[in-house]
Amino acid sequence: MNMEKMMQDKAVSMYGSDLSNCSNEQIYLLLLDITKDLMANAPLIEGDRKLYYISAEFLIGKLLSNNLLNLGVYDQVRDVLAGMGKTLAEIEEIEPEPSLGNGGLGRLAACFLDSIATLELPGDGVGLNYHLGLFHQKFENRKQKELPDPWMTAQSWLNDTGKYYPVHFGNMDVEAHLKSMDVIGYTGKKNQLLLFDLDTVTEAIVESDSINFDKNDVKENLTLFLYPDDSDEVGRKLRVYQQYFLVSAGAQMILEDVKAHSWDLKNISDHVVIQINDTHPSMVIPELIRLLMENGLSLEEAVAQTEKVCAYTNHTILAEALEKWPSHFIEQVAPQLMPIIRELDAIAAKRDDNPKTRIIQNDIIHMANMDIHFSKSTNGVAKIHTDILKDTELHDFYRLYPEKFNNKTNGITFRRWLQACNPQLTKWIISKIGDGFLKDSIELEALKKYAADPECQKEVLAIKREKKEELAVFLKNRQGVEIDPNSIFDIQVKRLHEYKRQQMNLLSVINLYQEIKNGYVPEEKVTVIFGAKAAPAYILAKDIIHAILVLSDLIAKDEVASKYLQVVMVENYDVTCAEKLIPAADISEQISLASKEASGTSNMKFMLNGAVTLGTDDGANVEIHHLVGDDNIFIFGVDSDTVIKHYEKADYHPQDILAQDSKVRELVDFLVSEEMIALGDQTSLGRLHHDITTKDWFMALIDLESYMNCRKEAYAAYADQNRWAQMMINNIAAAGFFSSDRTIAQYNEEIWKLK
Ligand code: 26M
Repeated sequence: MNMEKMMQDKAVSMYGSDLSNCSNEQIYLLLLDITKDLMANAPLIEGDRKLYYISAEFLIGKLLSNNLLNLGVYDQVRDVLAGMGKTLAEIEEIEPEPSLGNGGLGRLAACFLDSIATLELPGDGVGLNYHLGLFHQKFENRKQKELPDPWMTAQSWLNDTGKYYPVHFGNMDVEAHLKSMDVIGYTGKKNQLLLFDLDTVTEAIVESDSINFDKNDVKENLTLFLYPDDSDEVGRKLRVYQQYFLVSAGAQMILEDVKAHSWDLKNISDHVVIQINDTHPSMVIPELIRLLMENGLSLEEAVAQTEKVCAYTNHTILAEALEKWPSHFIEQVAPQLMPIIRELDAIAAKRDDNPKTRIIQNDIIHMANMDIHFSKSTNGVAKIHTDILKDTELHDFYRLYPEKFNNKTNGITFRRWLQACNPQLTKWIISKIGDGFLKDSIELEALKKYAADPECQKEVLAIKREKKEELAVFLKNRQGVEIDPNSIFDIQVKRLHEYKRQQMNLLSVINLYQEIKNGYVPEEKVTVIFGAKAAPAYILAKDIIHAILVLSDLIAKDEVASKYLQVVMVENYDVTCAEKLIPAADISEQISLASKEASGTSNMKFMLNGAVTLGTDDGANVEIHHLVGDDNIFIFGVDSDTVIKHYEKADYHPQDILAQDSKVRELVDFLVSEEMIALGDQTSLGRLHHDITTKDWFMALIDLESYMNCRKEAYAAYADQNRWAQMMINNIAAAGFFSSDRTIAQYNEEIWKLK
């Protein structure tokens, strides 16, 4: 295929002009057209057993590079563009990013779709087509402001299937309109991402400079927004509407597919597996039972089949994130489900007399409980997370169904998180060990033998330097901030949450700032970079953002401190940003309170790109630690058992630490110092200070000292560049385990059993 000719022909047919005269936007649109045509012709992956990965979120990111790569034409397009003096990155700037996810859970679903198609497993994603993605974040007066984030344009990756499925709510009937996107795997075969939408949704009801809208008219707002939180009652109910809309249309579509294949619904579990991504789509269980009964199965048959069809993934042990709906919500939104849920609760009661495993408790429906009883598999997303589920959080269920519990440590697609975002490093790896690792990621281990080679060390350092310079250009263009590629890039990017402890990072930066003010001269300049969105109703999270932005300006204004230290908070952290930040990182901050981060996935992306982890033994960090060994990671902090015991005994009090440790006291008090108040909002900073000194629910102070010491060690290690490069190579070499191809192969072997 001659890509140059295809592009030329498209330029003529679309614009009647020569390719060389096309604007970046025109080039983007013609590439979109060419790519969609190529994908339309790709064969669908088929089989007599199919997976449906059902999820409220698919954080797919921009798709042009990704699709070109998987179609095998990335290099050709890059070369044609190079001939015109352009880069794919410039062209991709035109593409809007569909932000159809909050964070790790949604991004994981997107990586999984890539791997499912690449392994040629028949499996589609099933989700919702939100008109506005997660809000667009702006900083105003050093505070987060939320703006609408429209992403759907006239031409996009989205296709209209023309299909509709009726959904009956208690108070109205609607039609779910099925849209789709092709998901092309690395071998050129494809699955689908199936997204339901509602034609009556009206973007115009959203104010243009806020994300406020009338939540009462469900027909106008059902698929309008991705929900970032559960802040108020109407919002929560709208979320239940969304969830039922997703599962009802999804289950109907699945049954239609079974019938189209002339498969017997009585044996649906031979042909269908539904992976339930967290509890958001859990109502698919009673809905599938209901529909199977409508199709002639008895309750017993329908329940037995559904339990064999469904599998559930848990993504968090945070109590506030485990969904529980008052039965009157379901009564109003989907009354037809209530008799079924009551039957399921009765069956659960017969299986176990422990009241804690009941589905309905005090008229509240516990979605995770329904999932565990009525699906064949319950998995956690990293070894430590699954162990905690078995030993504590879900212990009662584990005793009841030990055979259902299993671990599937998360993974990431190397196509996006290495090949597309770091072609330089990819090329270097290929030059050392060949390209076999692109199919079998474990082959990266062969890099180990180059870790001590000074020539190789020089080469990876040069690549890192280039990526740091690229990031500097990107940030200058994106938000006008200048950073110094000579400094250590120390990066924490993830949703803002107390358990992730961005506030601990902040306190440690305050420490460094004060030390510099007191005459300490650091060996290396440090650029500490944050990127995080806070749920709009999560006040403390927004207070932390405010404190970071205030400190950032405070340091920048200080002539001495700014020579050695810079704090940058990137605006509107999204997938596109991540693809620039991660390859440029020296240090990967993974500092959650042990036991709280189920897995984390940016930790994997960072290590794959040669950053060294500074973190706690939490989530997948535990497995990273094990794979790279003590010499190639910086681990600090109390372990998960200690944390769990503190919660059980309720004996952690920040006051105790503050009373003994005057240094910590001083750092925390700096939050409300005159310097900070001069630039910041006293109420917000005071609230943060008050919380940390009186509650500190996620124990930022318990690890602050050991974190600061460990961070210093990491900075000192960085000064020995050869030693550092050795750590970088050892991290890249050990990253193979974290390919989502491995994760998906395990899901398939142990749960899905496709092909
Ligand atoms: C809800 C309301 C208020 C505050 C927080 C929440 C909330 C917190 C966590 C809601 C959902 C949450 O968990 C879902 C989730 O995104 N989990 C992430 O899943 C990733 C993929 O498995 C993991 O890598 C992350 O560790 C995990 O946090």
